[in-house]
Amino acid sequence: MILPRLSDATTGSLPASIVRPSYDRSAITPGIVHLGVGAFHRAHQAVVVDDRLAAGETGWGIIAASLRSADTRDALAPQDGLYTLAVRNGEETRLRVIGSISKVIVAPEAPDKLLLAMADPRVRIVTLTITEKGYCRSASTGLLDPGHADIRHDLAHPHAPVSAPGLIVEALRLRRAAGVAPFTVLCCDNLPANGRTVRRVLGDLARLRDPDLGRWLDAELACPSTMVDRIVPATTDADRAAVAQALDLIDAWPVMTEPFSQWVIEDNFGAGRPRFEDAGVELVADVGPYEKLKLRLLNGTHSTMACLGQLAGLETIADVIRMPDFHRLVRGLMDHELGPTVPGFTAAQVDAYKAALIARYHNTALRHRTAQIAMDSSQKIPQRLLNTARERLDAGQPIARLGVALAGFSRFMTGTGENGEPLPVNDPLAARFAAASQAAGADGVARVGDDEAAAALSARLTTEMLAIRDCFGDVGQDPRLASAIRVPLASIYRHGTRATLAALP
Ligand code: CS2
Repeated sequence: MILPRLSDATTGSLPASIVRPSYDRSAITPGIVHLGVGAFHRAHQAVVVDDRLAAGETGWGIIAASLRSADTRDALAPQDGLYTLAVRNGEETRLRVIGSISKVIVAPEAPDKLLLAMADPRVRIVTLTITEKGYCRSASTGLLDPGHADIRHDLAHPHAPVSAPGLIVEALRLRRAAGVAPFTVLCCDNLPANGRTVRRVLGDLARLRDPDLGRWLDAELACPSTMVDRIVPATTDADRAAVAQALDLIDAWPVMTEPFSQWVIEDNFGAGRPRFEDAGVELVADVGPYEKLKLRLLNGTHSTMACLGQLAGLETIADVIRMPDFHRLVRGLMDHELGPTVPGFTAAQVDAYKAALIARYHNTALRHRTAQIAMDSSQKIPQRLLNTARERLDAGQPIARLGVALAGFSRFMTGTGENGEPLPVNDPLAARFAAASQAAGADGVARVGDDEAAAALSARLTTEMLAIRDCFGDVGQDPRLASAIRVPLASIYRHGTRATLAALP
């Protein structure tokens, strides 16, 4: 039997245990435009907004946009924007239907519709989850890259932009021309000082278009920094089938997540906001310490586990953390190299945070794939691992474990696994890393049979990789970083990842 589709018309038939919008969706007006309507947004910000809509704040509906593909719109449009959030913990799954997204616009199909929505005076916040690379900045300097193809396009065609910064700047220009105050820009991506970073990117782009617009934006635009945290693996067909069975309705794109959810926001909104604090959000004066704690401890170890896990043939984070040698490296990184660089918390708070992270990694029901996290590693490593390495080197502190993590990253980026299998290097700098690997003679190399040859290959590869300034920046030129990477990298080529980690203290 073919099940009916989830939609406003069918929510009445849902099993009683499934939470659904308790509010009149037709009475909701748009207050937020969200760019980048992937699973993360739908498992995090859209859920908080759903809580506030249910509490009666009807002016904060979300118009969401995909900047590239039509997939999410095609899945959600026949469902009136409804989708299921599945919160998984071990054997237990809790389901809830979320109603905060009223419409999905596919930007490349209808950029004018999206700009119109962003220029609507009722819209007071633009949130973003467009991943690190969506900001068109250099990963190492953090500044707008004026040579980026999308930015070059947007400067040539400012009224039909394709990049997120281009869309925001154009929408702000339209608002200014109409005498409408700017919306607040809320970056929900894992960038360092994300509010400040995005403000700088937008200011730089606006100035390249028109110095006057740049000045207005500098004076008027609010971009609070935020720390967002929830682990959201990509949805699989098995997930879709399990959700359909529980709903007795088809949901083309449910989202899977963990029970944990955290959102810390700098309370600096230019044009009002929902009462986020009543939905569990922490509003603070300075997000810096929270962001560092999360980017370094969580995302830093995530990228480490992703790259090394890929090399060791481990599919999910839960598979990685259950291996005692990987667990020891992760814990060692947290305790000795990453954790000590995070200010602003007591030792007890940091300890509790670390323990909670390890427990979250053990959640087997999530099936969070190492390949998913390893994607775009070149855009992630600078803020997750390299900034810490630089600070530690400046302070004369050891970086042995960071060296292991970066050896894993470097080896992963060659695209060849330990058994000669291709690795899924899905990364904007993939071609640069492939060229470095080729120059070092590492192309297609799985293992090296003797110590001397492994050391020589590792030395060449480390030199070639560290010269990729777009990723490694200045710290790549520090010989202490090179030597921290060289030794474990040689061992990975000679003995494999598992044996290398087993031999670590
Ligand atoms: C992950 C993050 O894919 C990745 O790079 O490290 O998406 C991580 O799951 C989230 O930041 C958790 O809040």
